[in-house]
Amino acid sequence: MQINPICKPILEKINQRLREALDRGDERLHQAASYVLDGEGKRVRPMLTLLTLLDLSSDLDRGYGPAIALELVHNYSLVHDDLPCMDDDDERRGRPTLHKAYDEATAVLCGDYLLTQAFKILTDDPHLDAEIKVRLLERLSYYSGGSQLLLGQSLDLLTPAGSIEELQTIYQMKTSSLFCCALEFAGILAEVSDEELHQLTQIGIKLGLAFQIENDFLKKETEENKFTIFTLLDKKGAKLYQKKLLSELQIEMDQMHESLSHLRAYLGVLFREV
Ligand code: GRG
Repeated sequence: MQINPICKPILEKINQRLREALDRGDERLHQAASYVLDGEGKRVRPMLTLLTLLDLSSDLDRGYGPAIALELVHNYSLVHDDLPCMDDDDERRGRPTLHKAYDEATAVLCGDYLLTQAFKILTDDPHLDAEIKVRLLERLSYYSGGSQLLLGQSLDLLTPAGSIEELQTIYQMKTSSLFCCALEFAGILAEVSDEELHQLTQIGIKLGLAFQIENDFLKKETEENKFTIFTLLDKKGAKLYQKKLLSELQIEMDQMHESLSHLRAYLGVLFREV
């Protein structure tokens, strides 16, 4: 991914803070978690928090803890999603998945570790006052919990979508949830109004859906047996559907009081057209 100059130092700091986010308990778990975090993840969710925070004119330093916590939750979900009892994947980020590089039990424990560590990082963050922490922790537990991320995964495994509406519901829970969390984190840190927070949620929903379709396009050849947008639409139909989502996203962003210039520039890189 081509990186905009403003993103580079932010991305470097995210990676540095991620390396520091693990504590030294069990050596094997630490090594396994480092293996996951050393993989070439794009860090989209923390970038979204931090660039939106920059747009909302707040102190960027306060954003790193929450942004890292969110990336840890994302990494946990990938480790568990790759397990044989879930998606059963052998490769992730161009390397063996964690359960292939180590073993299944380590991958289960490491996922649990990344998830719980996310909540610890947020709780211990010295830059945030207690009231803000509680709001961030509530959002993180909501979006990673049983009515969002986990429900999306459960529906995806057990009741594959039979229509675009059903697919949109699953994708919103599975993918948009952490995007909404990323944007709401920025809004909470910048102490925006409830109305603006709602607008950020709407941006997160559209953005997550468009991102998941992009992901389906990228994996079209390798994931032919899996349920994706291509189970329901051909290539042209999927492109049109994504275009519609991106224009709805544009409308949502235009409704915000702030210009969101950093977020827009970053989305231009992610989708090459927003
Ligand atoms: C909690 C087990 C469990 C699953 C939750 C998130 C999820 C559901 C499953 C992971 C697999 C998947 C298709 C997720 C959809 C979101 C998505 C497109 C993930 C890939 O995100 P990127 O491209 O990944 O940001 P990198 O590797 O760059 O971090």
